[in-house]
Amino acid sequence: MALTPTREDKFSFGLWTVGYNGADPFGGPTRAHLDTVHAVEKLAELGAYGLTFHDDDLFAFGSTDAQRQHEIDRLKQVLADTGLIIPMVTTNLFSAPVFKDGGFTSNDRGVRRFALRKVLRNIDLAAELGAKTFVMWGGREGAEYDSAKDIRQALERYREAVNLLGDYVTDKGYDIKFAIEPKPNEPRGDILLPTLGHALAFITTLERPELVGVNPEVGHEQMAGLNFAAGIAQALYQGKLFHIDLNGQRGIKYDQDLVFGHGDLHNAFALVDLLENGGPGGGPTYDGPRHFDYKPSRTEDEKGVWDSAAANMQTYLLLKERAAAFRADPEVQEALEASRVNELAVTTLGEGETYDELLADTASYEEFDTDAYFNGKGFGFVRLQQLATEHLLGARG
Ligand SMILES: [Mn+2]
Repeated sequence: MALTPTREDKFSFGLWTVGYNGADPFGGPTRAHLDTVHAVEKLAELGAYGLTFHDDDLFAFGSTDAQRQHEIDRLKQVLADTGLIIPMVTTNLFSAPVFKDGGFTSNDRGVRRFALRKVLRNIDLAAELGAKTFVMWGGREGAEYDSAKDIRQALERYREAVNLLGDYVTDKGYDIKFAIEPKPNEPRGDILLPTLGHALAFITTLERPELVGVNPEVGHEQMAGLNFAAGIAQALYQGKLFHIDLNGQRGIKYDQDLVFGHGDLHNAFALVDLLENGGPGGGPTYDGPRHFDYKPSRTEDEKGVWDSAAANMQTYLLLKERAAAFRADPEVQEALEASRVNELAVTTLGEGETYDELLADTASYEEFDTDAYFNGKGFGFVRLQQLATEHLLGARG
């Protein structure tokens, strides 16, 4: 059952994803360098609509202005030829040795000033290419040792940096918003803003919080043992889901960056249902890029790279189809009703009801029969989840 991705599906890929050469901490590359023009042509052919990149993915760190411009010109040409767009750009503040203690939050002030200059230059490029989102993944913003980093000062420097970037895009008139990408650890022992919740709380401290949202990644939240779909629901609830990184992760271990769905498939089903249908009870959906931040396994050759890129999109479309069937199934609707999922949308107090009126309502307390509830009817959540499982497996509708 092959579904064909189209540009309307808004699938995008990082240049560093399909471009990953297979190097890991224990072994060197297993694949040759992938040229940008070739990567864009292949992604367009497979049905993607967008490419994203870190500055250093496009032109090597330390490139001369001429080398940098040459790569930008090649990218612009292949975008014009294929119709692919650049929805998001990000800056690499983690690979070069100078960033070994971070960029925005390095203990070394000179490194912090250099990091800001690198980001500002890349924001100009993002604006030039029409990108609407600027992602900030602070992989080196952290520490291995509690004694080595003053966390409150580090957060203050992070805040100073993001405030400055907000001033910059505002003064320049750029139509760009920022998305912070949380991750609990790796490469640092502990990373600042380790989860979606930490990032959402940090954003409220900023001078222009409206310019900053989150870019949560499936595997990053799951590395912390968290429920990704539930976290995304909260980001949507708070109007902060500015971008999303889809991939697969199996449990609390190193960042696996597997193909989307090649990890917790149940949660991937819940996520796609949420993004496409608003999840249980409806609600705001997400209309931004479906961005894949994964790594083709180092066991694969170039064909395996493109097979895995296609697999991300195929899995997403299959889950979207399965989620639609789940929502349309009358038995599911009946089970949702029996589980009283929609009753949660009813306010706990009546319209205009005061706490005095609640206190006077004997049915809500004095006459409320907790024993009857204890011995009473169950919620039937397991039946509901089994219906979801059967739809996920293609056994229904
Ligand atoms: Mn990511």
